Amino acid sequence: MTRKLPIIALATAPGKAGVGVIRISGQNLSSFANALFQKNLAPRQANLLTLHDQHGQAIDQLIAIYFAGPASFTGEDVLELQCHGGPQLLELVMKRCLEVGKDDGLAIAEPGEFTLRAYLNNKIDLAQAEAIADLIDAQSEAAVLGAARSLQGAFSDDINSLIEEITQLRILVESTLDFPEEEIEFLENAQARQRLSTVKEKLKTLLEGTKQGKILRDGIQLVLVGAPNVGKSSLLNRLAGEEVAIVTPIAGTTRDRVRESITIEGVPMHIIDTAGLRETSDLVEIKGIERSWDAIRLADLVIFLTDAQTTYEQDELKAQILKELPPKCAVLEVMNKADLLGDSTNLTTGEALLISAKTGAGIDRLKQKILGLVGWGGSQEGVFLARRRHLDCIERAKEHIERSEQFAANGNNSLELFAEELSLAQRYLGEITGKLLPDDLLGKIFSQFCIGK
Ligand SMILES: Nc1nc2c(ncn2[C@@H]2O[C@H](COP(=O)(O)OP(=O)(O)OP(=O)(O)O)[C@@H](O)[C@H]2O)c(=O)[nH]1
Ligand SMILES: [Mg+2]
Repeated sequence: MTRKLPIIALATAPGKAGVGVIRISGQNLSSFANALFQKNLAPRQANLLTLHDQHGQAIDQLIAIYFAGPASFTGEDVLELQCHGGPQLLELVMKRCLEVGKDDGLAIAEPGEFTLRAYLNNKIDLAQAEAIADLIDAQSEAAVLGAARSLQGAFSDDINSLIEEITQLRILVESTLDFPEEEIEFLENAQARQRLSTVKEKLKTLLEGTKQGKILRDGIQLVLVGAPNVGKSSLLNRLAGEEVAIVTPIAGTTRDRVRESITIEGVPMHIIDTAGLRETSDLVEIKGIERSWDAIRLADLVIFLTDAQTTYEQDELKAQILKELPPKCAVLEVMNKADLLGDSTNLTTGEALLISAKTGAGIDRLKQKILGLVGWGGSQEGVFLARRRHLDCIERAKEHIERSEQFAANGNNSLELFAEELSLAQRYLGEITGKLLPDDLLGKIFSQFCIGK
């Protein structure tokens, strides 16, 4: 992952376009650029040039910009070629560059390799590098803004200030460990407990923000389940605002999972409509029902839909669903077909929510309930995009801070353990920005980038 050779890639999307950008990054590209254009390129200037092939035939008239390292995206020398955007033409430009750069070892870049170099050369930290990938992948306006905030360093700043506070505490503790006679008064003098509880509060706020950020990035897997004919597909269609799933009065209409992604107040929801759960001998339906259970096992939120007119108990089915739920997945009981109940002014009955997929009654309330259950705080302001990895690290750091708090409460006998917990908390936070990283993590993160970034 950390080769030093110069790399090249098409930075714009493949296919026809007005302009196509090819980027080259390497430790010293001046002689390469000179060989390509027979001219020394002044850094950071747009140069209108003609690129020729080995026989002197013009390939393209293009704009070349030379960024001398370290003042470049990757921190190395970068040459950016803004060509006309034809796939064949770009292919020829690439070929010519590879020919000219052959002796320097110029190679096609791996996915994310430009950003990896930017990270390794300290141009950005790891959370910012991830934010670049998230910015490119962002599916909604809110996700774009959230990723941009992370890229600007809002998330990293929060992490770094926490690391700094923990570092200060550690310096105090460790210096006390060197002078045992002073240990006794350490906790009081250094106001360790107060400082620790401030760190804990900040971690809690950060954890909340990160949870929101993860919801915004990944969305919510929302699975609609229930007996056949209760109106699951009708509810999907109602939420999606179009006829995505087939609806008929025949029980067992939906055989396979139907997926649709929507947003509720800017939050991405990946809704899965499933085959109605029942005993059946129909082979196709049995397969479909197996898939319903598979979907439940991966859900963030399950809506257990019933028909409001049904008089029989569904406790057994509900118990079965509860058993299959993944950890932290909530179940929302919703009763459908409220319109058939006659006068339904009151749309909540006990724990269950009453709706009508047919008329739309109760749907707004259902949406609010969904957002509440998945932990959406209601505002996108200030939210930065975050990943599962970040959430895990912050949760772990919080656990270690809580443990160190217990050792602090025990008095000075546990000062060493106190220090150890602080250092573990610091390590997990450092993992987020890449200050301290397990070996295999870099490869995993950057392999998910697109080529040319
Ligand atoms: N009156 C009324 N009928 C509804 C409502 N929702 C669904 N239906 C009707 O109930 C029948 C079954 O609806 P579906 O949406 O196909 O039910 P389902 O749960 O997806 O059924 P399966 O796919 O067989 O599991 C259809 O005839 C719908 O028109 C509602 O809110 N009110
Ligand atoms: Mg259906």
